[in-house]
Amino acid sequence: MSDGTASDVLLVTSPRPPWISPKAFEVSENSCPPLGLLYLARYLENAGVTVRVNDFYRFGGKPKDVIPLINESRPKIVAISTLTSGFSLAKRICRHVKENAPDVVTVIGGAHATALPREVLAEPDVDFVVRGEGELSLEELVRAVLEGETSSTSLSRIDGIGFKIGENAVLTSDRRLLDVDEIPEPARHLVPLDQYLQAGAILVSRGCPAHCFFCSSVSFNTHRYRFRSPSLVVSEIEGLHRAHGLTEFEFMDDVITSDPKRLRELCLKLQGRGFRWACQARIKDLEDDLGLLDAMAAGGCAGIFFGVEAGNDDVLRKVKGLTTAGVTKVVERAVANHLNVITSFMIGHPWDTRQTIEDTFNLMLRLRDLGCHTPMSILVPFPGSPLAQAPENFGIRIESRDYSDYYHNRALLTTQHLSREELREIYLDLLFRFTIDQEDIPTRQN
Ligand code: B12
Ligand code: SF4
Repeated sequence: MSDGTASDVLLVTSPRPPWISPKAFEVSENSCPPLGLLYLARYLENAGVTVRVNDFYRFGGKPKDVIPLINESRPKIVAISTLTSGFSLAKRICRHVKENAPDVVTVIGGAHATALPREVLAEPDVDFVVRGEGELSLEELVRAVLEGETSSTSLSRIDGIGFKIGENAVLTSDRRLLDVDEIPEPARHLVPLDQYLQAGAILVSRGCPAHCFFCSSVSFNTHRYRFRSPSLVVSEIEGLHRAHGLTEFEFMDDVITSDPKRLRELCLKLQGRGFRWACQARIKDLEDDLGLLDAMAAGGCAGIFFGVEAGNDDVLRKVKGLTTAGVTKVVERAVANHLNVITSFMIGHPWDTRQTIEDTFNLMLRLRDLGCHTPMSILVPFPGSPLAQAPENFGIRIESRDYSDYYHNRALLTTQHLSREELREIYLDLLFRFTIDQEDIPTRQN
C-alpha cells in the first residue's frame, strides 16, 4: 500500500472513529477494499498520473498519520473519501495537510461531499469537493492542478466539482453518469488485497431505482439503475480468480435485482463455475418473480441481504411499498434455495409507535425462526436523503448535527410519536430481548 515512492496524488479513506473497536474489522462486512477510491485510481493511472492509496479505514491510523505519507510521497494533491460519519476525521486530515504542506491541494469526495458540497467547502482546509461519480471529475481536476490551469474559468469547465472563489463556494454543472461498461476495473493492485476479508468485493451495477425516504442513493444516481454487461462482470470475476485464487465474491451494489434480465444472464454465465457470491437485493423486485431467486441460487448465490426495515404492514407499505406477507413469501423462497439470508430492520420511522415497533420485533423473531440473521438499527437522517432534506415533511426533528454520531445504532431523531430518548431506550430493550440467545449487530444498510 505504501511503497514510499513519489506520487502526484495520494488517495485516502477517512479513518475509523476511535470508538469503533479494531475487532469490528475482523468481521467480513467491515473488511472491504475501498472500491470507490480504486476506481478513481484506475482512471488517474490510465491518464498517466502516479497514485498512492492508503486505506486508513481498514488498516487504522489517525488523521495525523497523513503527515509521514505526504513527506514520503510528496503528492501535489491529497484526495479523501468519506461518508458522513467520517467527515470530522477527513477535515482533520485536510488540516494536517495544510499545516505541513500548504501548497498541497485537498479534495473531498464520496457520499457526504455529494450531499452537502457547500458545507464541506466551508471548511477552510478543503480546497475542492467532487460530487457524485468521481472518475472523470477527479481526473480532469487533477490534470488542471498538475498543469496549473486553476483559474476559476478553467475550473468552471469541469463538471461535478465544487471550489471556492474567496469565501464563496462555486458548484459546477452536474457530471453525466458514466456508461458502466466503459468503466475499467478498479486498481486493486494499489492495496494489499489479501488483507481484506472481502477481497472478492465487486460491483455489478450502479444506482437504485427505488425511492426510500431515508436513503441518500438518489443524490448520486437520480434513480438510474445501470447493470454492467454480464460478460464484463464474469471476466472481472475470472481475473480475480486467476490472480488471487478467489472463489467467493461479494457484490457490493445497492441492489442487484433491479434488472432481472441482465441478472439472469449473469447467473446463467456463472452456473456450474464453482463460484459463490453474496449480494443485496430488493424484495419488491422479487415479489412477483420468485423464479429469479432460483436462478440466482443456481448461479452461485449463497447469501442475500434484504433491507426489510419494518414489520407492521401499514409502516412497511409507507417505507418500502411492501407487506409482511410479501416479505415472508420472498424470504421463504430464498431460504428454500439454501441462501444465507440477512433481513435488516430499522426502528424510528416517522410512522412508528411502540406498537408498530413491537410488530417489527415480532417479524424479526419470525424471520429468525426461518433461519435469517436479523440485524436492527435506528433510522439515521443521512444527508442527501429525502428525510434529511425536509424532515418536517415527515414530522421529524433532527436532534444532532454532529456527523460523527451518524451511525446506525445512534438515536438522532424525535418523531411525532417518540422522543429520541424513547427510541434509544426501545432500541436497547429490543437488542437485549433479541440478543438473549443470539448476538446481531447492524453493519450494513440497504
Ligand atoms: C459497500 C458499502 C459499505 C461497506 C464497504 C465500504 C467501502 N469500503 O467502500 C461497509 C460495510 C464497510 C460499509 C460501512 C458503512 N456504510 Co456503507 N455502503 C456501501 C455501499 C453499499 C457500496 C459502496 C460502494 O462500493 N460504492 C460504489 C463506489 C464506486 O462508489 P463510492 O464508494 O461512493 O465512490 C464513488 C463516488 O462516491 C466518488 N468518491 C468516493 N470517494 C471519493 C473521494 C474523492 C477524493 C473523490 C474525488 C470522489 C470520491 O467517486 C467514486 C467513484 O465513482 C454504499 C452504497 C453505494 N452505492 O455507494 C453504502 C453507503 C456508502 N454506506 C453508508 C453507510 C451509512 C455506512 C455506515 C455508516 C453504516 C453503519 N455501520 O452505520 C458504515 C460506515 C463506514 C465508514 N467508512 O465509515 C451510506 C452512506 C451515507 C452517508 N452519507 O454516510 C451508503 C451511501 C448507503 C446508503 N444508501 O445509505 N458500507
Ligand atoms: S435503501 Fe436500498 S432500495 Fe431503498 S433507495 Fe436506497 S439503495 Fe435503493
